[in-house]
Amino acid sequence: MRTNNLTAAILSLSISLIPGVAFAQAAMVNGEVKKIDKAAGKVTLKHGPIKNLDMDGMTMVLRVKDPAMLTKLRVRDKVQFEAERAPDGVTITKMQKIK
Ligand SMILES: [Cu+2]
Repeated sequence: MRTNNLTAAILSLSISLIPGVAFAQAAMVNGEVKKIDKAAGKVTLKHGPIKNLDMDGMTMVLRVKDPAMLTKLRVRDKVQFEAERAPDGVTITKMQKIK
């Protein structure tokens, strides 16, 4: 509980320092699904640079905020997503398929 409140406070603080529209545009990242682990709530993505995390393109395992995000996902799907650093690893907060 305490950790959640602290995380929320830090999150709202950091978001308030960045203009909303520019942040949303910068945060969308292209990726390709390589592996899906529904039980663990994780997905392996080959992703482009994630500017808000200072991360170059690579293939890595990411957590999803909500396991329901994985239900319609298939290996080789192309996606766009937003991710943020969480205490238990980089977490996808939003994800959508692209054609
Ligand atoms: Cu990465």
